[in-house]
Amino acid sequence: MPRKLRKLALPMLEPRSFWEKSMKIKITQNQLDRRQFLDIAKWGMLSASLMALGVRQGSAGFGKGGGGGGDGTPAHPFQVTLTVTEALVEMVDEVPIYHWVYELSETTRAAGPQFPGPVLQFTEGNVIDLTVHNTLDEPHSFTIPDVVDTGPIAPNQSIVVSFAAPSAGTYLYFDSLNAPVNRVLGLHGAFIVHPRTGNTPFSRPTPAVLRLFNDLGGEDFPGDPWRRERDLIWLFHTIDPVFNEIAHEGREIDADQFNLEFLPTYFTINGRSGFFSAHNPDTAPRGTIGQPALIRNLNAGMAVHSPHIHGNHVYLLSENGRPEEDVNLLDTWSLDPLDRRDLLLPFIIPPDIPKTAWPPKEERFPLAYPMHCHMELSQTANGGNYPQGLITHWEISGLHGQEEAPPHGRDTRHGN
Ligand SMILES: [Cu+2]
Repeated sequence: MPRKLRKLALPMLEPRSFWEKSMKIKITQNQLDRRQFLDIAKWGMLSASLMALGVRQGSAGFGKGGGGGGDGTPAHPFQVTLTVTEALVEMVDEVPIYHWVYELSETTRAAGPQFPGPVLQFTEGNVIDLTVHNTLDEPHSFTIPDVVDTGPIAPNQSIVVSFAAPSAGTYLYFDSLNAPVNRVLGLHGAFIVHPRTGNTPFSRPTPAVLRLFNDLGGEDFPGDPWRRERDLIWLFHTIDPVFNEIAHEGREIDADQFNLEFLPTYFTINGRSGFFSAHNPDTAPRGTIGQPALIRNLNAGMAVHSPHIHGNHVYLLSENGRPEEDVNLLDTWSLDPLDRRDLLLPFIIPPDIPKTAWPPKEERFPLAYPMHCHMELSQTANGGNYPQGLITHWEISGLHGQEEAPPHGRDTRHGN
């Protein structure tokens, strides 16, 4: 008997008032998180940051508290349950595509399937009792390389693994079976670990990384220090619906054939493309001058990416979990499949603007700049629809200390 699939639909957004609508979405999101907070209170405090990922919004944050004892050892392990299930995920062209997905659940309530999977956030050293339940017809797994691996979980079986959150940083969790098939069909997500102490996102920052974070808010970077609540995730992915359909029909997918014939039709950031990723406040960084933002960039897909950002360059902080010895300022960086990069978008006055033209007199805030991938195909969807792929933008909403400019209308110019 065919199972009834849950559908993850894209939000309705209209271009003219997208920020207002985004704000409304955010409010809904906050309410959702409040409810989740109540439900999962025993897991720890739900962080308000990094919350809205995937088409089915919502994530679990376990960042603060950690239930830990004073010696850094958690008094009680965190209980987390993930269910491997299936859903239809709506693409940028409104086509629903069958996916395998992780669903975060708790004894009495499931958060709903998510694509990508829920963001899991912990503090280093937290002990996690993770239950993974497989409701599908073939074996699945949950893996974070060098951290935890459930191994194959048979259909309708559960496996419990206990592990400690490793050093602070950005990790990708995924189903490592029949690689890369299960991961690419939707079973992946971001696993974030926060440090216990310090003013950087790392447990052991290099001197160069530490210097940069110490400088934020100082003479070289007037404004604010790094704030965790401004962190964002850019999780890149690729989808070839031909293979998703084979999975939908319950047929086995050969990994060699998959590697050979995979032809991406959709490129996503946090499960969204083009218009929807550019207009999602959880994907598009926004702030005033002097409000730096950490971007955790991961690649769960099949393509090599070469993201390029306009307006500001970014500081490359770490590659695949290792903080950089030299912190370089880049406008383009690269990501192989499974790669992770931590980047700092400094929100400085765009260096391309002549001093005499600052503060902007002819152009009004917000100043908007694109982030797109220089692997040109990845900016398209469905055989060439541009710009409906891996693309977003970021916005400078005003000068530091200024109240955030409303999306349209008010004149925020200075000096006239
Ligand atoms: Cu460019």
